[in-house]
Amino acid sequence: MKKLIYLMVVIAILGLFVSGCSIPLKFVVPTLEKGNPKPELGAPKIERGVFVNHGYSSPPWYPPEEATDRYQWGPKIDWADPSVEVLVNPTASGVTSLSAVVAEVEKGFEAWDVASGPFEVKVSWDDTVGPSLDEPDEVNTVSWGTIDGAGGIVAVTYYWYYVNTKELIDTDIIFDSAESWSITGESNKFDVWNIATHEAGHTLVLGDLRSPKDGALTMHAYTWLGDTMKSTLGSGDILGIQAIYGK
Ligand SMILES: [Ca+2]
Ligand SMILES: [Ca+2]
Ligand SMILES: [Zn+2]
Repeated sequence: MKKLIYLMVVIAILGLFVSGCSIPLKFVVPTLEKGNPKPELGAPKIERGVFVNHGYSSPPWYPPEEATDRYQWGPKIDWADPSVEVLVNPTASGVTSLSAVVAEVEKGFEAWDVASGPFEVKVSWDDTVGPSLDEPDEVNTVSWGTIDGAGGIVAVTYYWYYVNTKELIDTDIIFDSAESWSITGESNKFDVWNIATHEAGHTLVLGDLRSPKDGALTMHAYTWLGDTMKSTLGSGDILGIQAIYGK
């Protein structure tokens, strides 16, 4: 009998100890109550990508090869909503007819628009816009500005995107204002339509092609004074945009 009482006391103490362990935990670990604000998540991470395009005085081979069926999609980032608005600031282009510059840029974007049903672009003239600097402003722009002086780089395209959803937020194209620009394909200048179509492809995050075989495609990296081969899309360019947005 003594033994039994002793055993019962031990069980009671153990029971207290076990429940004693579990009771405080409920108070240490706070439970979410109805109406409490959810724990704050950090702002979604944003990154910026860039395509830099150099210009040359003459084509690397002649005649340029055929437009192949090849294309390169960059890091698979695209617009969640493929209805995109682009504002063009032609002020520093050095071309007399600014309205013609805007029209040439529009032709560059329209080439991609007509090749893909879902991608719809609206291009407008706006003398106030320029590229986003430290963070995206969700205003897609094309403008002329200082890059590296005459020679070297002719244009740069920036694209901002959410890292986890891989959705585009903002794209900005800058044409180098130190280069000579043409709206008629003059042989000693860079052609606005030609470069605009190529850079517009970069805003869709199509990558550069570099093989001579792909030399007649819009997305070929090599451009030169008087080049107009990139103005209209080749078969590989069309396959590229359709791979992203369908027909
Ligand atoms: Ca912007
Ligand atoms: Ca330059
Ligand atoms: Zn390029």
